[in-house]
Amino acid sequence: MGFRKDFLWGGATAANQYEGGYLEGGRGLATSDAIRGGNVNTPRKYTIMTKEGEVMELGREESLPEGAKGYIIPGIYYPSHQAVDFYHRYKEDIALCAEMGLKCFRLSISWTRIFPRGDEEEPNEEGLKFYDDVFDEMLKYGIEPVVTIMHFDTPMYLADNLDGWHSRKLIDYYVRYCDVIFRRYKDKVKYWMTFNEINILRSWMQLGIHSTAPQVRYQADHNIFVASAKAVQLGHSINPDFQIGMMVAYGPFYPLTCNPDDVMESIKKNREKEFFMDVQVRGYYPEYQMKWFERNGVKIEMEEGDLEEIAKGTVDYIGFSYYMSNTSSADPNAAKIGGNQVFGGKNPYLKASDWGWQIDPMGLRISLSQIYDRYHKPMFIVENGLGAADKVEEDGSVHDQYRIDYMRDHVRAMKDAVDLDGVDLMGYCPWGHIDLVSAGTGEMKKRYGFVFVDRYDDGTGDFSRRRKDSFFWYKKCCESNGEDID
Ligand code: BGP
Repeated sequence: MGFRKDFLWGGATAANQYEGGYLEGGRGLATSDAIRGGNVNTPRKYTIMTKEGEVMELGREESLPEGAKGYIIPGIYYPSHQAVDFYHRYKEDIALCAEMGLKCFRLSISWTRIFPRGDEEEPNEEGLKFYDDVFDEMLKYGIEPVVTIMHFDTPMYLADNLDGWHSRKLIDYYVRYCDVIFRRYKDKVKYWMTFNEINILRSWMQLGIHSTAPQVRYQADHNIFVASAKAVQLGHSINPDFQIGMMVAYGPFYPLTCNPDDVMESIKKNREKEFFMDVQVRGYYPEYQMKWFERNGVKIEMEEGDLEEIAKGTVDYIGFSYYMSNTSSADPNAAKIGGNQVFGGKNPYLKASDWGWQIDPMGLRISLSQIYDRYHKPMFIVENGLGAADKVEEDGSVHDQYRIDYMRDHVRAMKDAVDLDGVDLMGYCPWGHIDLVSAGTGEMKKRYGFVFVDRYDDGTGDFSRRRKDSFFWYKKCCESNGEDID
């Protein structure tokens, strides 16, 4: 009973929110570099220049005017540029993780550190060396790196010149990037994920696509499926021990009531995630999605061999983020609530965080059971946590009991999924175990960490790190393999 002996207790980050050093070491620009900060009421905008030379700010759901390119306005604060400066502080951060007893550390490689424009023949050695140093530092403490290959940061050059993932050319550029990092790190990294939260990628910010029309989005998704499937096969040929997973943003949509119309709505909403798992885990496009394409006039251009690649390149495990659940209703006026890049219905039985994300530990057990029953693949929770505004006391301590409560309840739910439902769970990486920039709002104020970082939304702060109360709780949890959590 209990978690596997080799259970991967860890923490999770992403280059665009954590690394900083955006112009150092020969790194090129990514779309994520042009996204400004926002807050819970003001959505983040990205900055572009039209072909007539006008600078504009656009939101996630907006399309770019024709010919517009990403543009960074001089003198403006962009949260990702320095983020929390892992680039210069990785040794300190990894030492803190070792002290907490972490067995793994999820991070993403910044594609433009390796290929600054994205289309070069040869990689940037300085970028490769940086990750060598980072992985060596982790391995020194016996911490296993878990690498996301692309986490919300398409190279800006490919966005500007090729319409990002709308172009099939990105398949080859991505596979070349994978080839380089797989070979370089084959003896240092075993666990990989091809694309972060593949089911919510839909805008210029993440994919470099200029239009948010479903035709463009789903064509980009197709290109991503092919790229991912090729990467999985390539990775296995380079090192058969590689474990290469997919990564989906998961949160169940419950029917708001037992009205069958609400139940059908929840099935439809859940399919929006299942579609991506069906393709990457089962290896084919599911019927319901083909029908949806037909009804919505979406025609995916495929080349000969694409479907075979997808069938051959299925993943080894399912990585997923879990923060909340939602409700679905056939009534368009049912109360809505915000959340992790998607909006869903309010649940009268649940409380929500200060950012409106409904807190539902049982939803984690439900997610694990639903996914495992459907696919029977090992599962890896690669994000979970509570975004909250922490307060540093006069003596420098941070009393985040609310975070401890949240985490403990979720670890209990995981344990039930393992002990009572028989789910094969590989590990658990709470999101932003060291405070970092929020993806949704660009805030520092929305903190997830067990380690507080002195960095604020106005761009001030000295980046110093301090242990929160939750640091000591998580340490106990990791060291006891999830037994000592009360
Ligand atoms: C997911 C992303 C992460 C992360 C997390 C928390 O969508 O994979 O990058 O940021 O959610 O969301 P937020 O930062 O908006 O609180």
